[in-house]
Amino acid sequence: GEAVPAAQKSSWTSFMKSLAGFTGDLSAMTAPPFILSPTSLTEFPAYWCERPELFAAIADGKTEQTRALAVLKWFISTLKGQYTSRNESMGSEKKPLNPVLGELFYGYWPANEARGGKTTLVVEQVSHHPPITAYRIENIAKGVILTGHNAQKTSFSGGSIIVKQVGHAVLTVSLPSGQTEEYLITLPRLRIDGLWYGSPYIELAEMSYIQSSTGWLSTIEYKGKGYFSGKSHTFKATLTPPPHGSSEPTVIEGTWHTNSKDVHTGAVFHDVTSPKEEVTVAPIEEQSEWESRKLWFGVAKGIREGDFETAATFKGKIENDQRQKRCDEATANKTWGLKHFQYIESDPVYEHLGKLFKANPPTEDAYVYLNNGPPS
Ligand code: 0T9
Repeated sequence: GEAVPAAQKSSWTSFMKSLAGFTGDLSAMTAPPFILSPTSLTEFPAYWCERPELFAAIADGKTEQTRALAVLKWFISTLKGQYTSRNESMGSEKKPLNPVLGELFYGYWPANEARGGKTTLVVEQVSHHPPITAYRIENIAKGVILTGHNAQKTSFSGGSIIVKQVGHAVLTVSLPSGQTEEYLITLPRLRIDGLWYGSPYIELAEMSYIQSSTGWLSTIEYKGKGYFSGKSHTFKATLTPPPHGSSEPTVIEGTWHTNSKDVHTGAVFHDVTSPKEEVTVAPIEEQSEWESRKLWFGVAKGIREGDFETAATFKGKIENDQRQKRCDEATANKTWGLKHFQYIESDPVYEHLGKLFKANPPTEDAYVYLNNGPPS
């Protein structure tokens, strides 16, 4: 294909061949240089808040229904960033840097009138093998908090990589009345297409759910090219009222990377054609050795400048450091301690809210935030 540089054609072909028989951890596989991204997966949770005013606006909903709609609108509005931004910034989906255990990523979106408060982001790589990333996003002034973790199960089928997202997120809203609403958010399945041509892109598939503790449930169905609308990145979301109520469901249709409408009223529901706001991060000189951009600096620079030998040297150093740490821990009979999160085997919020829409699996583990992020 055209996207593969002539000098890397055979290496891409052998990468594709190894994908064909592949099971396990994709992120640990070696890929040709042209497909490498200089960004670590620990940065990805920032996609949840690149429209911080939509995150904050959840708290402004006057009823359970309007808040559930605001959560849905915020969620749909994050999808463009989550799943198409590498194509926009680098021409195709790329292989992110595989975070090390204990890697951190801190950031924030400054306060302003529209969003009412500063929104902070804390990310920690809580497992290396398999890769698991935990995150926390808070707008304390508004009382809106998102906590979640992410892992992936990947397989190869019909020329595409199929990614099942493992993990979930919980959004909590503290209302002026003193009450707290919770929303359990599950994640869609991904298909990575365009691999043969060396220009991978993501399409979303199947369903994801947002279950509110108030009983309102959003069911989001994803389709790509050739399905019900024929367009890529199509979705249909249905917000269903709690059982035994008298409200009507709301149905939204559109494409998640542009806009959507309320099917009954014709009113615009979400619109992400305007620019988003990337997270603000401290300058690298001020970061600790564990912070993603500092940790990966040499590797990222090499990748950006096409100096893959330098990138490989720095990467080798990081990997050796990691091996040494694991070795030292084994000798001292210790295990790595998490900094901002605590592992729990079963998330009570997932169990409770998941029952309401028969979530599969019925229970999931989680990482509880220790409330010890950097001072803001
Ligand atoms: C959570 C997101 C996730 C992470 C990435 C599959 C993927 C790693 C996980 C699911 C975010 O909220 C949303 C977006 C993109 C997802 C990544 C896309 C991707 O390709 C990688 C995997 C591990 C690869 O690097 C596959 C190899 C590569 C050659 C294809 C480009």
